[in-house]
Amino acid sequence: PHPTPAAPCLDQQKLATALSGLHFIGGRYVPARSGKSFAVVNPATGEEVARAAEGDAQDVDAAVQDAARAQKEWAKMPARKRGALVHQCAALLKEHAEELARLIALETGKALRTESRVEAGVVADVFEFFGGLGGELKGESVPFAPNVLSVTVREPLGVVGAIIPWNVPMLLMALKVAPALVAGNTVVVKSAEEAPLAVLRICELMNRVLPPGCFNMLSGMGPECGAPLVEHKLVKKVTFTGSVETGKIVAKAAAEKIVPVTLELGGKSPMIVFADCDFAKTVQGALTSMRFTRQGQSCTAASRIYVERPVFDQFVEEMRKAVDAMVMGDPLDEKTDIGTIISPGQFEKVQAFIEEGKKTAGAVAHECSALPKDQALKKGLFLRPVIFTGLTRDSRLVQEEIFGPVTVIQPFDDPEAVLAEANDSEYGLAASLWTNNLKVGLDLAHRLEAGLVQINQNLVVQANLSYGGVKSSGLGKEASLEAMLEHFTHKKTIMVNMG
Ligand code: TXE
Repeated sequence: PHPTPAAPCLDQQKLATALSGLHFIGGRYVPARSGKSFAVVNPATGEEVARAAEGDAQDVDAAVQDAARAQKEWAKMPARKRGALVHQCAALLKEHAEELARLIALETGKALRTESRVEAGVVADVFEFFGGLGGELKGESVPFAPNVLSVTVREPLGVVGAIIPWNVPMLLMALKVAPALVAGNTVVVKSAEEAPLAVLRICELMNRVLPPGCFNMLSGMGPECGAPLVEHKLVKKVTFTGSVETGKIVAKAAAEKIVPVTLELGGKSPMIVFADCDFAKTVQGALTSMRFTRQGQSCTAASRIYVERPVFDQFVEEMRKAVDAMVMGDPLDEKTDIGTIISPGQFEKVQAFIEEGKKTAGAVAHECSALPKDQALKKGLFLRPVIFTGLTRDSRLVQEEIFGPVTVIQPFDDPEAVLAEANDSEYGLAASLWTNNLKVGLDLAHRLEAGLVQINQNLVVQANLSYGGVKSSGLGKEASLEAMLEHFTHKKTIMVNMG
């Protein structure tokens, strides 16, 4: 029997308490072997809402051993049957979507209406999409010689170790777990310290459908729990989303064992606005692209906006007014547009960027949206979104990932110059272009150094579209059939000489 309610639970605090201090290993909830736990804090109030099991190498070993045992049977199951089970998980997650949305809002401070519900919906969609792909694990027959039959088959890799961050934990986990499972692997996930609860509940829900050991969830610190997972000899594939710094550590550890690794490492995404764009739609696009509703804590956030000079002033003014009209407050309140920053550490990091920007000669900081007045939220990590103008391309605010509600808007006169500036970045995750001149738009789309370029829209990750960056933004792709085939299987060649 599990300590968590079987039916959807809309009392997020009750659910958080029930999930306290637990991993999910081999089909059941278990505490950390060391008995240690750490606090999960609601960033809107500063209050502890739960404890999380503090995993270490012992817990990692237990989970990986269980996953390795389960993988042998799971891989024998017909691929379409595995897919059907993953599809069934999607249906269960849909039933629990509101519960998951409320839980993620509690632990991350992301507004329920604008962010958390959206994430809970997309998660189910990802499992539904990959659940339908079991029949696509196909190989090829290759012409070689008249009497030789040469075929390739797709085989699972084994146990996948997945490390996820806190900004969109449920979605980023789903993008790893869904294709891994359908392809015949089993998975051990290490959740982010700041957001271990909703993903733990998802793991338990899915374990009502999946055989025990196929999907396991550990919580803990990066070096003590994440590192042993990456280094475990039975982990045959590592998939990671997080910072560039940690991504390099993870990639080195995977290289030591010679196992494949997928990295999704953030960005500094440019948005280029031409004077001939559909103006109102573009301002709206900038608001959603910058993800102010999530306090800018998005790897694809349009944190550098380049606007053609004739419409520059008007664009800044409209953006300022629109952000100003957004309501910052209790993440669980339906009226709230903008929630909180995740943690005191991130809060300080973002604030330091803002202070540096304000001190830069020539810079203008437009601070938007009022802070919440509610006394219960006075310790909350609310930060006023800032729109900067007057910064130049060498500024740290233009070059580095801030991961907060800070965007820099700069004017441009020449498309070639703006292209060079947009590409002058360590990152290459996403970019968008806003123009009614498709000839110019397509030309620049081809020459922008980014894994995803959108013209006249800026949608979030879609399950069936390949997603992943170039340059320091990462290695490999997530989402899409291609990601499942390329990153969660290996292609074996079998040759039969019939001569
Ligand atoms: O990231 P970390 P943090 C960026 C963003 C943010 C910065 C720092 O700029 O400000 O990273 O965030 C685990 N071995 N992004 O500190 O450290 C860790 O426990 C194995 C962008 O949260 O990379 C967590 O589960 N694992 C990003 C995960 O790595 C380790 C989203 C991410 O933490 C580890 C998040 C180790 N040695 C932050 N050390 C995006 N791409 O969207 C830590 N971890």
